[in-house]
Amino acid sequence: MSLFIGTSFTFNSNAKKPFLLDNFEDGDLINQLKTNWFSMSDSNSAMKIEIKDSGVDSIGKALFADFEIKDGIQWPWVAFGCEFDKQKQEYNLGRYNAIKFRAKGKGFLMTQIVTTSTEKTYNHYTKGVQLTNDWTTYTLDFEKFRQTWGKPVEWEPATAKGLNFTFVKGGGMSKGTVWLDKIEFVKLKK
Ligand SMILES: [Ca+2]
Repeated sequence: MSLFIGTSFTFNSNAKKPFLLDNFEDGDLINQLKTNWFSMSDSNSAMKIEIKDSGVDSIGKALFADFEIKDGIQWPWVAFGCEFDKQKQEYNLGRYNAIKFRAKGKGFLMTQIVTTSTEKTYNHYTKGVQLTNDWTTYTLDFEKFRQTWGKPVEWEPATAKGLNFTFVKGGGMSKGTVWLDKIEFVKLKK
């Protein structure tokens, strides 16, 4: 009985701690959930990601993305991201209520949470931030995420499947670079 209570307490305690998805210090494109960071784009555009020494703010290595968004389809786009499970199972993001990361670059970076109901038609819940040339910490409350097109569905963080960082044409630049570091899921006090 006491063992059960102890286990239960440990679980709840962990749930309130931030979960560090990746700080890139191990130098690879595999995150703490053991899934790969990948890049993708429409067929005319290009997105390349790698781990590099950021050289500033004592944060060591960071993810560096180099991209070009080209005309050719109606809504040109590039992205990078990860799934949360190797077997593509759901990951319960309902334990947290925000995503926090450090970034610098140019343009309008859109953070998307992929869930079971939005992965079918790619109308993921999304929150955008305007990047600057200085490293900035962004904390994005899940409450501020919105679907920007398509059929509205419920926000269901318990059915999260993955994370995308996306740029689209018209978002401030069509060619550029962005740095990203220390990606965490956190529980904000409310
Ligand atoms: Ca780092």
